[in-house]
Amino acid sequence: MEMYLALNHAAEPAAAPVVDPALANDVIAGLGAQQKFLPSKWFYDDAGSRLFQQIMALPEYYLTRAELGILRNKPDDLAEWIAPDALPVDLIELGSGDGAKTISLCDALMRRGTPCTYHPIDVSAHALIELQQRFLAELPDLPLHPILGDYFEHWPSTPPSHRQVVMLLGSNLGNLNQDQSIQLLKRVRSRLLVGDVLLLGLDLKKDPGMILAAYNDAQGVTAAFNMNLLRRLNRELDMDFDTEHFSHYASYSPLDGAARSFLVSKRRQVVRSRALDREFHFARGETIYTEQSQKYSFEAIEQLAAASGFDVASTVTDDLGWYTIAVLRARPKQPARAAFLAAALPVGWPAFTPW
Ligand code: AVJ
Repeated sequence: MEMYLALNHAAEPAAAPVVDPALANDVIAGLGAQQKFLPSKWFYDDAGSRLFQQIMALPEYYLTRAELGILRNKPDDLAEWIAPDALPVDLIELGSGDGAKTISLCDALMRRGTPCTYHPIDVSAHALIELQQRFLAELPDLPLHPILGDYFEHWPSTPPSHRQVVMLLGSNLGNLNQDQSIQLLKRVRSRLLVGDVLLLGLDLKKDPGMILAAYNDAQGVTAAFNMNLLRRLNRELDMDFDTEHFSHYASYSPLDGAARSFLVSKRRQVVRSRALDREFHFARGETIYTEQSQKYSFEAIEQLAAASGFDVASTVTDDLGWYTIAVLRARPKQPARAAFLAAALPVGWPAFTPW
């Protein structure tokens, strides 16, 4: 990651903060927009990652438990779709975390006699070390190649005679709008051969009240997670957000299946960044749009797959029908007219898409 030193202020005794230019650009664009927004990828500094760990343990946040339930209780269903033949498998997990979710799937593949190599990719060294310890203790025979860094920059090279199985779990795709989702899936598709597999963990549409509660928990952990973004900007861009003067607002719209989070300015106020040498004005009640968490119908999953070069081989869903792991198979490139039709298909998922 490229970094540079911000200009030091003569009167400042403290060391100049190191500014990430990507963060600086996003803040200038986002807080300068008509509808203010900040991309949700900036949630995950150390404090934000810890808060997200707490979110995953909340009674209201059903997503993690539902997904873990599928992987723990139905790994053989998944394995059957992933490896219908004897072809060796290279499992490439984008954002593996500590691997707690994936171990039972690896185990199921090995029990079926599928030769399997696991390539977990994550930006957290800490998570990868935990993963390594877990797999060493529980599946010592599995060839393990952890990769520290961003997904596409460090894609592992695997033998063309093996099947690549890419995993994107946690409903992480849900943070992208529809265009961005298709772009990401097409990028994954471009690394695959026909017949390779993408496992996508996605949260399903359900009782709107239940979804809303997952993003507006009673203990206020999600509010703290959202608010932590402002604390991060204070620290990394030398800003002066007073978090007392902002509140957390979560919404869910059954019309488009999007849960959205905002930070609301409780009063008219000006916030400055000394690192950026800019100020940002907030009206009372003005919002910063900070996150989209898309909920899917099975039709939407079909459309997403069709628009990005995959077929839906199967969807493995938890017993309550809340969450699904879609098994997508890379299909041959389509003739031009069919591709055009697939691209035109996804209707009914309109979007407010400022980025
Ligand atoms: C990690 C992106 C799947 O959108 O549900 C949890 C992040 N935000 N609570 C989600 C999140 C608020 C989470 N993802």
